[in-house]
Amino acid sequence: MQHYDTIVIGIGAMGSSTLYRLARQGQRVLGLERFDLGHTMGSSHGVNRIIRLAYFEDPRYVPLLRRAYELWRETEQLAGEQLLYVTGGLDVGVEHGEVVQGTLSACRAYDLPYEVLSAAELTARFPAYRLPDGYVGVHQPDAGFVASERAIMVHVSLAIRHGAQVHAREKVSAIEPREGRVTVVTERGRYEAGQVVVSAGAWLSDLIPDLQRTAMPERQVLGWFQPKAPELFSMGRFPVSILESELGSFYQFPTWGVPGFKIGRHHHRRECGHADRLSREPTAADETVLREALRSFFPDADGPTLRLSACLYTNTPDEHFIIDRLPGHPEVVVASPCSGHGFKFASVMGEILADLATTGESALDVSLFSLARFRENGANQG
Ligand code: PYC
Repeated sequence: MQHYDTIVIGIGAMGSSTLYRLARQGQRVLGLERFDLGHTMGSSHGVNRIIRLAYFEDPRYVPLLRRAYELWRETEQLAGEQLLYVTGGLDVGVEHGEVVQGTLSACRAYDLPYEVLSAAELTARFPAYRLPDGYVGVHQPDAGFVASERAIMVHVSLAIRHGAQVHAREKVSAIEPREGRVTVVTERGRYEAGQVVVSAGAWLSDLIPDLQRTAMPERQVLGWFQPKAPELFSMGRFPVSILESELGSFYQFPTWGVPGFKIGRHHHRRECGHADRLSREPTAADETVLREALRSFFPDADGPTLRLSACLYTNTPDEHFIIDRLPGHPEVVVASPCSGHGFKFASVMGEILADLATTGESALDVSLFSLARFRENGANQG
């Protein structure tokens, strides 16, 4: 049996970053991935992911985001490759809606720069939008996107440079914690480590069945459409944006990577279930959901379809993450269900998880992500 300090299970957003940070700290680490590196079965493909400081979900994310920005920049320097693109960002909706009010709370709590634009002001500055009267937008200059697929490859490359071993196409069948050590059983062998970080995303509850009802996979579909007026959606003209509307919450990107306008609906059609049974094949019904938003809010992007892609969210009941040690098994660190908004944090989560694994604590406050909250709230953990 081979021995490691730490084994990381699941080499996606969080796992790749954690593997790199642990290897950089001099740990003997193994990363196990059940599919190929950079696969399209999970939560990290689709070219890019939004990053934003003004976090409407909860202002307590802001200190983590500040550190995430720093670490993305540090990683870019080390890799010699740009990963973070600042485009500015808009959070749009009715004035008293959750997105606009939450964004303003985060800006005020952390003194972030922002500007509130009426619907008319917003469309004058960003003419791709058509907004109903009464909508407003909060513009935040620091928002942008992270090149998600490249970021994983960069983290794995840096991890390997620091001595990490990575085994792709090796599925874990069991995690066996015993007497302060952990044995990880795969279809190819058995490995022992002082601890294991489980960042298996939508497959988390296959490995930790107690989390079955706390980490629920959900199907999500993204689309890229050929704009009729491409210049309105180009980098420099169009920001990243989140739009809370009567049709649902949609998120948008300027054209980058794929030559079209990218749009998704948060909690697309609310199709939940086991990760292996959720279809990764987009359908006409999926496209209809996205086209409705194009026609209503971005009519100049309502051109031919260029790409549709299905990925997965893994949701917790309150849609905050889980970053914690497993009760009764402190050698098992859970790092995964990010409820569709985790990728931007991958850089800082790698640092946090490596610190938790090596020193037992993090300098950043991660109490928002504890497993205990589900017991306290009466929501079950299993
Ligand atoms: O966190 O910005 C975000 C996001 C967009 C869509 C899903 N999550």
